[in-house]
Amino acid sequence: MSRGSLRWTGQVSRRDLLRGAGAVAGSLAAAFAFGATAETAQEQGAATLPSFTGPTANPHWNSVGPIISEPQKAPLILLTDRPVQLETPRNYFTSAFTPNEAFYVRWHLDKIPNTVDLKEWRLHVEGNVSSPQAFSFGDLLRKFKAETIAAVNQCSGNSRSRLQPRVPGGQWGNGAMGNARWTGVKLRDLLSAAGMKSGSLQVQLQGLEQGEGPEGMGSRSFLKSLDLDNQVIDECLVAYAMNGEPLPLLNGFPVRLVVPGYFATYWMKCVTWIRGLDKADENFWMKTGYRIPDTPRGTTTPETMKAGGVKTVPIGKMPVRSFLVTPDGSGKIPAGMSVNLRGIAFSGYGRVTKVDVSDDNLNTWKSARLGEDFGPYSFRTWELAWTPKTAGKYSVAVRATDEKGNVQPDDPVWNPGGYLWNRIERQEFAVGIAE
Ligand SMILES: Nc1nc2c(c(=O)[nH]1)N[C@H]1C(S)=C(S)[C@@H](COP(=O)(O)O)O[C@H]1N2
Ligand SMILES: [Mo]
Repeated sequence: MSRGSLRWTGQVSRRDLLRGAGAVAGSLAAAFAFGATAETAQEQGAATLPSFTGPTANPHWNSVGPIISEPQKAPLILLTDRPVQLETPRNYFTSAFTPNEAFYVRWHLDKIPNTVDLKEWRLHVEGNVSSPQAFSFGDLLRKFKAETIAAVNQCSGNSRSRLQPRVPGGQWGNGAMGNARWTGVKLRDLLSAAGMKSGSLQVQLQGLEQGEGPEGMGSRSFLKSLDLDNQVIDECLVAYAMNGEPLPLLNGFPVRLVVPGYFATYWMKCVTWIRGLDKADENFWMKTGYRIPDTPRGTTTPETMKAGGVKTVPIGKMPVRSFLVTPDGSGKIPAGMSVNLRGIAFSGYGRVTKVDVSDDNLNTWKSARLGEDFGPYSFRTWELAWTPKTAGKYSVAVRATDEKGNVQPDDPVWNPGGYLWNRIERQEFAVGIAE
């Protein structure tokens, strides 16, 4: 499973990076100039995987799998190993930002990079442009203004294991998501430097990995494209720092695309080719993969699929979601005492404005107190003091609303890709007499 230790030039110290966004660029540039080397695997003690031990009707919050440590990563839940897919355990979601070493990992192809030499590496802006560019890492740091945005990266198939009937694909629990402060260069600035020619329709992204995917689609590259007239292009960053540090290689070192509000399939890791296209991208990952029914909420039924299917469109923004993170139901809660319920919420459509909690099967709701606002695309933490009056079994539901008025529904979605799950989450609790 191990792909050897990671090495690259351009390593910087945590202390340098903690000085802030501007300093990130400066110190990365300085380290790059010195050609400092070496990063080693960060092996940590075994984490305890929080698992739900209450009524079996309640699905596990996380997927169930062995806990493994990859280079630069904390112990995470192994979903598949070729390609590597790692899920973030529940306990990491108590804060608004997900630590880099705990951030989930998803790749499609088998030959992923395990070293990037920044002396050689260039970011190419090519295709339907008037002056093709090849930027060094140092160019990105020095020639362009640095921007920072907090944004949630969530896999389209997060929570896929919830769908009924089950669909093929990685059976993620809720941990194929994370939130980080991303620092980098505006995609627009790179496109302007290369001069998009008229007639350009899309911008295509390609990373460093190669090889066959497991799905037998015969494609040797993972390619994704965004329409140039999509407003999100103006918000995209080519990020070289994640929470003020270089990206872990498994999360896209040296740079990755950040597409605020959009599912992670567009967030190309190790992005190395940015290509202007004068016609729509018809590669497998656009034409066949990552498409959703063109219906409200992207939902359909197995019967409709059997009868010939539905019109599909490429997946886009993330629907509103919220999660109760702690307590996790593994221990008994004493009756008549206040417990602090805590969790997170987000929406790809804009700020979360309300999180409500119900302990009576969605009949009555109490509004939680929202944590600090880190911008429209970030996780927002919430908390609520809750006092179960009597002993017994409780089911606590949590529901978020965003600034566009989208409210989390209680109807499940179903589509053959297993995408867009955002049903109201419930947590079962056993409440006992205080001892
Ligand atoms: N180069 C590259 N970028 C990629 C992918 C990939 O397979 N290769 N997968 C995408 C998908 S589908 C997801 S869910 C995210 C996962 O990002 P992470 O591994 O940093 O969590 O990366 C996206 N970017
Ligand atoms: Mo994904």
